Amino acid sequence: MIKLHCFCQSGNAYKVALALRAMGLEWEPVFVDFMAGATRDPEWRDNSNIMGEIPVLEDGELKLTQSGAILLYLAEKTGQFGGETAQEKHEILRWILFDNHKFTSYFATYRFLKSFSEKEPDATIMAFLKGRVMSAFKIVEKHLAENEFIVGAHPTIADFSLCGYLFYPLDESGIEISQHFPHIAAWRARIRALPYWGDPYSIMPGEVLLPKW
Ligand SMILES: N[C@@H](CCC(=O)N[C@@H](CS)C(=O)NCC(=O)O)C(=O)O
Repeated sequence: MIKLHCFCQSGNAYKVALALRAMGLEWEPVFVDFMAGATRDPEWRDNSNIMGEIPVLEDGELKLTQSGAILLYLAEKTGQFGGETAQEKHEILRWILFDNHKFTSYFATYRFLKSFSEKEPDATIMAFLKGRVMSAFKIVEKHLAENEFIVGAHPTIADFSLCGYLFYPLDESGIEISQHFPHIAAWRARIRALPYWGDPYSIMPGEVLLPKW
């Protein structure tokens, strides 16, 4: 059975968990105690992921990391959610790259510092990150004003990638998406209504933590 190494706070792992559910694949989570430093352990890195990151997917002999690469692999394996034409496939890749570089990364870092950092986050750094979050979100907001889903008329792995961090409680980031970005909020509601949708804290293992700052 497919194994997903994950922990419930990881939106990057959630992207893969949601895809596995959407594709109807049998899978089981393997809990990684990220908050206790498991992924910084040199032995974990040697055996699981030299990049030191979650998620890690195991499918038989294959071990794969990077949510974007995993999503592409699963779409290819199942023939689902990966786009129909070459043009759609390129569009999907384009949005996954934008997501990894700008949309997820600034938001996830901002949320991590606000909610899970041991030390109170530096105000200047937080202001910088928030500016980057808002400008990446503005780009997706404009796109979703004219499109129901990220690529084409139906959900694809691009949607699973971009929505990875958007179902966590508001107080973890403090950024009110429905107030600033109504089209992103409406798209998020469309994804939440899909039959295979599940809450990240319900479908991945680990203890739910209260935001620290
Ligand atoms: N681009 C990677 C990002 C993965 C990532 O940053 N994962 C976090 C947990 S959600 C992590 O393991 N961070 C460890 C670190 O940054 O050192 C992906 O999409 O898989």
